Amino acid sequence: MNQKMIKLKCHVNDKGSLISLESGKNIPFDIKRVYYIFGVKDEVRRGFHAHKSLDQVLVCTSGSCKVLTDDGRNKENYELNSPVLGLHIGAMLWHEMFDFSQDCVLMVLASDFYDESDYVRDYSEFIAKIKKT
Ligand code: T46
Repeated sequence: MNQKMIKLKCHVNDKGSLISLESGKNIPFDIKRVYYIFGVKDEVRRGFHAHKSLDQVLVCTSGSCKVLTDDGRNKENYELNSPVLGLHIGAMLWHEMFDFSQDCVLMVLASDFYDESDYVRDYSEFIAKIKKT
């Protein structure tokens, strides 16, 4: 499977907690873009696509959400409920995000700039591409 949970080192002291995200260190690619998702309404599912070549790490900096990953053969469910957890999602992995808490802020680190042509948004096209590999 082209995904992995990453436990991020947290620097805790009497002032509070701090987590640092660094390209090529705890983040396994060069970070070119950061975006965040918040204010997701009850019952809404997002995602429903794979990326042809993008690498991403998803971190819930606040609140929680769940992520389904699907490589065309196996499906896995993950819960992101702590800022110390990052989910690395590699290329050609169908993913959906759901069960967002009201206070969820889902931050995503991406290996490239936004490019709609990198998305596979049709599930049957995704499966056809997987079968060719
Ligand atoms: C992903 C999951 C985890 C931009 O203009 N720039 C951007 O960098 C992004 C990410 C999106 N957009 C626009 C495209 C759409 O008009 O923002 C709108 C919402 O994007 P989308 O419907 O693709 O959002 P999600 O939550 O379904 O997916 C997003 C990312 O797009 C995607 O790459 O892997 O989060």
